[in-house]
Amino acid sequence: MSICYIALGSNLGNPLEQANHAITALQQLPKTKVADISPFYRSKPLGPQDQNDYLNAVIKLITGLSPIELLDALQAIEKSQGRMRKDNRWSARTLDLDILLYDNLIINSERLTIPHYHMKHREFVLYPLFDIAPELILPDNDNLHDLVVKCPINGMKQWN
Ligand code: ROI
Repeated sequence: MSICYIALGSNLGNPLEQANHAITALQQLPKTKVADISPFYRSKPLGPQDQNDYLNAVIKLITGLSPIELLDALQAIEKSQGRMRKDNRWSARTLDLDILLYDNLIINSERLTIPHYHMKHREFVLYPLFDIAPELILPDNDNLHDLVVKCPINGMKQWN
């Protein structure tokens, strides 16, 4: 079994409903247990500002799925919750589920980059990850606590 951390983001429809629905779907994945869920945060959009604030959270999974099986499963959940393929990198989205970390693996393939790009500089990833994994060391030996200390919180608040 492997330990992975998944970033959840949503800023369309009802983000709280999207998040809860996604967590239910994660709990139903084969060979997988939801081991922890961070608090839900309200963050300012990174990218174009003419979109809603995001709900962001991080979820810890214990899984027997391989990285690609997990990616396929996450993309199926995104799709079932209305994510459109036309969503481009910077646009609003109903649901984003990204693999941040998978054990201590480093993967750079066409479909997967683990650790997730930019995770070291995004408050809406680092803070919720720190809430549930305060002792975490990244595969390149960076210490999560040090990254959090260096990352401005940028007005992020608890969702409610
Ligand atoms: N901005 C925030 N605050 N949270 C996200 O999850 C998020 N996801 C994205 C972009 C559009 C880059 N901006 C975001 O994909």
